[in-house]
Parts: sequence; C-alpha cells; structure tokens
Amino acid sequence: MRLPWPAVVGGSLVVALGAAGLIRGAMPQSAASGPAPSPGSVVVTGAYVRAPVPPTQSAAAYFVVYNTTAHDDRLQRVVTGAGATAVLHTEVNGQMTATGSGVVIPAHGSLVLSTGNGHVMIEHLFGPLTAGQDVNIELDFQIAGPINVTAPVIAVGAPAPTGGSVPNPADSSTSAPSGAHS
Ligand SMILES: [Cu+2]
Repeated sequence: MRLPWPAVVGGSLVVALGAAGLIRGAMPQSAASGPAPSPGSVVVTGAYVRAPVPPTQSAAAYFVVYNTTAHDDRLQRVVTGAGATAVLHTEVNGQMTATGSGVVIPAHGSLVLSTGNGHVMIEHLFGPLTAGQDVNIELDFQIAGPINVTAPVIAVGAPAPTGGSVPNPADSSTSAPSGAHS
C-alpha cells in the first residue's frame, strides 16, 4: 500500500518522507525535520493589577511575556477596559521610563513586569478598582498580534499571584508603585 504523498523525488526519499509523515500525523508539532521547530507563540502569564490607593487615578498592571518564537517581537501597545490610557513603563538605568515605541521581547526571551522592573500604568481609571475584580488587558504585539489577558485586581499589601512567573521576593513587601510617577 502506498502512502498518499506526492512522491516526486527519489525512491529512497519517498520512504523517508513516509516515515516522517506517519510520525507527524501521530504527534503534531514534533521536531521531526521541519525548517522551523514549531510555530511557537507569545505567551502572557501571571497578569494582575495592583489596586490603587483611593485618591490615585491610576493603577499598575504586571505580567510576564514569554516569546517562544524564533524571532523578536515588540509589545507596541496596551489597551484596557479599566482606564482611558495604558502606558508601558520600564526601568531604564534605575528610572521608570515611559516607552513610547514599545518594548522588544527577543526571540526565546521574556519580558518581566514586576515591582521594580516595570508595569503598565493604567491612567484615568473609569471607576474604582477593588480587589476581586478582573481587568481586561489587550497587549498588541507587532508580529503575534493582539493577546487578551484577564488580570485580577490584588489588594494593596496582598502578595502578588505567582502565576508561574519569575519569583520576586521584593514583590509583596515594597511600597506600592501607584501614583509614584506620572
Ligand atoms: Cu508607571
């Protein structure tokens, strides 16, 4: 019985392709012999929003982005239903800085937004944010496109959810970043 492959090249090659085809059929995404290992993706985990201290009109969102693809990508825009604007702030030379053109996440690299590393500052909140609520955040990547995450609101002083993200001992104890800068 012949496998339905377009057996164009040589006889020995047809055998090899047939075997690879069977393997691929049983285990999609296996590192059989394709040019790219697997499509890969950009994954966002551990998202949460720190509840703002009452007079503050902004809140900080944290998450971790894993770029499992073989190419760099750029987080170029953040949109949220919780506030009018969302600005990406990352620490550059010890200073929280708004990143106008986004942040590049290198191939097989990650971007960790945690206390002291950076955050998305949600400004002009549409309403009060209290612990237990969920905030929808859309992260727009240059290549991966939009990725939507649901970020629970965590009370001031409560420990950050781990969510499989990189442990950060400073995360739960340091002063709240809310309103620390514009
Ligand atoms: Cu900020």
